[in-house]
Amino acid sequence: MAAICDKRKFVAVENEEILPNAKRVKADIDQNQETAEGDFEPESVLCGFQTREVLKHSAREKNIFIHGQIDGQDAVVILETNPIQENSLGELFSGSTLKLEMKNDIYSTYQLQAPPHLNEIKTTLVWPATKKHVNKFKHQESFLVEETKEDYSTITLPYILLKRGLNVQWVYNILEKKEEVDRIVYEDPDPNLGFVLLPDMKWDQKNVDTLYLIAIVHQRDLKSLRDLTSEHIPLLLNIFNKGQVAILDRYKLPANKLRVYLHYQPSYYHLHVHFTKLDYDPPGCSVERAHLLANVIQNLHNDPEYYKTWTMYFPLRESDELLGKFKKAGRL
Ligand code: M7G
Repeated sequence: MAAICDKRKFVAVENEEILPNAKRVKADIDQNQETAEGDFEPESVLCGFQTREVLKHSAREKNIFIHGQIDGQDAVVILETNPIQENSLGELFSGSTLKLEMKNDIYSTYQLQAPPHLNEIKTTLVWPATKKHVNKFKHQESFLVEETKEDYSTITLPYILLKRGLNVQWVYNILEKKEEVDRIVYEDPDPNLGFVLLPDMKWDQKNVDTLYLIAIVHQRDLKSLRDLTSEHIPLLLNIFNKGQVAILDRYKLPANKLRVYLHYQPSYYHLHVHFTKLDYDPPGCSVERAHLLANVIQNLHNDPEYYKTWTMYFPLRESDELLGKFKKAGRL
């Protein structure tokens, strides 16, 4: 471990000098600029991680969300045990050792010590993390919010325009081919109808049973469902049809095995569509947050202003700033 940690290197940003403890990452939390401008060895970035608090821990889902610090900057780390792959069973049985725990008649339990490459832990790092990231991953009570069209224009829209949501720089990096280029599954480059389809950060891409992709639109002025009118039906149909074909080509999953939906409220206010495997229930696919794309298209056909005028319902968590705004306005 120490040898790996020694490989760690720090590069200063712009005009700053190279100082190990210098603030080499600019995170202007007020302006919601959480972009990392430093450079580091990805293999060793967690060596100096100092745990502050376990945000969430699920024995059932076999994951843990931890808030800590790396080099004086807040960070969130998510560790998740990978599902066992069917195609690794042969190697798992032949290449592992067994530690007997108990034996009774025909029953016995063991701890199987697998070869390291079959024992990996999916790890997600957000660094530098803002307070909003820490809150996003913390276990919290939720409240169902009713948002009329007036609430949207007086409470939610000002909140979005003041950039109080999470920064969408990662989205622009994808659209501008600065990051995740080799992960792109399909792109339609048309500026009005086009989108980029790629694996969601949550998916390890190893197991099609947990398939999770996102389609990010090229248009930059569409924040969420609330901005959609019948004018956008061609865009939505394009994503729906071409996204399904691309997934069939690449992953051999037909359209009737997919759940294709948008979140309201999303965490990131740049329009995107979620594609997940129907038999898999990822976080955020329940009725209070997920809107099936097929229904969205139909609603817009029936009423071009549906999402601009209808009252929307969605859950917000205790520490969400938007929830505070609804409370302050006496709407909760
Ligand atoms: P959302 O509905 O805005 O928020 O969806 P949610 O996170 O509350 O669901 C945004 C989706 O983008 C989520 O499914 C994230 O896992 C995914 N996502 C977030 N980031 C920061 C990235 C990223 O950097 N790359 C990729 N590929 N996916 C991301």
